[in-house]
Amino acid sequence: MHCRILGAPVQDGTGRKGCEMGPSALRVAGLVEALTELGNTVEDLGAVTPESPLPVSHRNSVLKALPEIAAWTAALADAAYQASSDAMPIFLGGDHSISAGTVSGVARRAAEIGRPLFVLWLDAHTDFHTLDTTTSGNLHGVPLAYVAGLPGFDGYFPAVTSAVDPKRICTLGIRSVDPAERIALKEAGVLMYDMRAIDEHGIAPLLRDFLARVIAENGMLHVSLDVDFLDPAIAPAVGTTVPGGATFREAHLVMEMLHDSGLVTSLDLVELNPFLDERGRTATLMVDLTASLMGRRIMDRPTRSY
Ligand code: NNH
Ligand code: MN
Ligand code: MN
Ligand code: MN
Repeated sequence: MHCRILGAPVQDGTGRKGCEMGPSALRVAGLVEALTELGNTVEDLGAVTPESPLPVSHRNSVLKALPEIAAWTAALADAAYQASSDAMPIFLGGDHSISAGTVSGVARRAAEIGRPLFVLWLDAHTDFHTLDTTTSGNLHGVPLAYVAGLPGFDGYFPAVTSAVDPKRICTLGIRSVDPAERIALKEAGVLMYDMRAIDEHGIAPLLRDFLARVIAENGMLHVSLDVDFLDPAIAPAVGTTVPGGATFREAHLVMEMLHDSGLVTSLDLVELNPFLDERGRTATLMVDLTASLMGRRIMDRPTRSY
């Protein structure tokens, strides 16, 4: 596989600073080396740069950094479209607002190729607010609604050329959904597997069902991995922890099954806040999960002896 790495040092989409350092921490944790070791070729394109933000005002007065995130969305959509021409792009966040751009860019590519794009959203949250419904004003809470073509973004964010069909979106690991999101998700028909579903059924059959649908439609698959999908006990470096997240093995199993499926065409690694990490353990875990997605097997782990 040929991988293209794109940095998106965005932190204005969260209430807390630090995600700007995410791309650096993922590189320091050995992302390029891990991909190369697995036999991939890697091209690190450095950081995407946005145009200067244009001032805008919106009736929802709680919105934070709307011009800045709109500018990033435009730049990332272009970069994602270009980078997905003949390679697998891996986007290093940055907070989850980057996915407004990354997913819309790869959706445009999929539309051009003539294959449907599916999205697997691994997160504690559904990020399905519109600019009108968010009550926190943090724009990392809106990207999935934007790429699904929900109304209310026009005139503020770039126009969505190829919306992702909400019925081709699967959210997994969910445990914190705001009331307005709940209504919008149901109305749009987004598939939601919350932590309760994972506890009851196990994560494998849930993912297998979704992957079967991707295969049935010969789809492309974008994976968006938010650090807070993981349980805070194993992944402390995120500003929005929610207890009861995916375990080490649940998360790796998802990645291993994704590798075996051969379906993944693009990836986001988002919300890593290195300022909150403990000696790089969350950054290292995110790199290890990426390695599993790219073919590292559980039985190939070294044993540490003391
Ligand atoms: N739904 C909340 C909001 O919109 C939380 C979103 N926070 C996230 N999303 N970290 O992944 O503010
Ligand atoms: Mn998120
Ligand atoms: Mn989240
Ligand atoms: Mn492989």
